[in-house]
Amino acid sequence: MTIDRIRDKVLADKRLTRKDGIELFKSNDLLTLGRMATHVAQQKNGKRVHFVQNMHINPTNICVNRCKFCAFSRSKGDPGAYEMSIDDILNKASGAGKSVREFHIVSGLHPDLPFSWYLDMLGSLKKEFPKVHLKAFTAVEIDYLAKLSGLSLANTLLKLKEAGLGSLPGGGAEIFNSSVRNTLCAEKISGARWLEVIKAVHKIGLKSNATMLYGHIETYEHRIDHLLKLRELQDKTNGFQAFIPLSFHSQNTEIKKSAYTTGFDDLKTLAISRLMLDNFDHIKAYWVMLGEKIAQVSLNFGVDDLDGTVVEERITKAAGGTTDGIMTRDDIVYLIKQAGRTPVERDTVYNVVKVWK
Ligand code: V47
Repeated sequence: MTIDRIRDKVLADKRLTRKDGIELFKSNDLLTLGRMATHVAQQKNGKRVHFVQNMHINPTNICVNRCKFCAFSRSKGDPGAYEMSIDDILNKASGAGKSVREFHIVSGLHPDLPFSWYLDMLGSLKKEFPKVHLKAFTAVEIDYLAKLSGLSLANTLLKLKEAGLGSLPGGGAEIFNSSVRNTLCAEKISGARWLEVIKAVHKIGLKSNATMLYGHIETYEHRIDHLLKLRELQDKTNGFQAFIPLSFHSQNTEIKKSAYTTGFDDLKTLAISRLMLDNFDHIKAYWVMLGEKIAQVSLNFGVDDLDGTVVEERITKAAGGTTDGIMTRDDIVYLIKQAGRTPVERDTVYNVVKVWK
């Protein structure tokens, strides 16, 4: 049987092919997939499951793009459009408490703010919270900021790094396939450009994550091709830390679909990501999108990271997400322990802060 053949490859540490990946998606033998993915995850991370005490900040939802899957963005002047001043951002950040280690900052592509505003924002946060890591801007925002700055991509990144940028989150990747992308988000940078921006990020010594938005109009082939592009770049740069599949939420979007991806598809996608991305150290379950329970179960499907405490999440909420958007450190530790794993609090770049016995 196909899955036995692929399991032999996994156990022999052999790289899986495109065909293998597609066959895995077509299989409904979820428990075998889980066992294979757990084998790989435990080879890389043992029984450790990571998380970070972080806070998401979305300075504005005003965006010049109109992605059909996005329920968060608004045009200037629309009902519900908002923009935070740097003081508002500092205020919000100060609510995170003393144990916060990461601010995760992403926004819409604002039509008017100058490049200097972004440098000021990073600089002000760094001044006020020197110990907190700033994980900010998707590759899509970086491309936009490079246009605003009038500088080369490399010099734009260097300026942001000087101002305090510590690493990049993995958003904006969606699905790289150009025909899916043109249907979903024609104005957004291409998949090739997303990869080019991330390559430049890694080249100047910053780490990033990578994501894939799944469960909308894409096929299994598109998912596997997306993973293969990431694996190819990682072979070159080794700059990716974690891969995070993002389950599509359809409420208030222009894509008509039943409300959520299924638990079966979520677990399958996480497990297959673990198996295909043999050169990524971490697979992250973003509990805000998956729900706490599927995220916990995913620890038996190749996942070794539960993201963080998050505090307030607007992107998923706008599209019908039902989690509160906040888990305390103790909540996360409890979920991990109940799954028989070892909770490890980390910082953004995976330095260990605390290990629970
Ligand atoms: O870029 C937008 C996606 C991303 C929807 O790097 C949607 O550590 C589902 O990238 N349904 C933002 N997804 C979230 C993100 C992220 C989250 C957690 C951790 C990290 C990390 C990154 O959310 C966007 C887009 O790809 N998104 N709309 C929606 N309706």
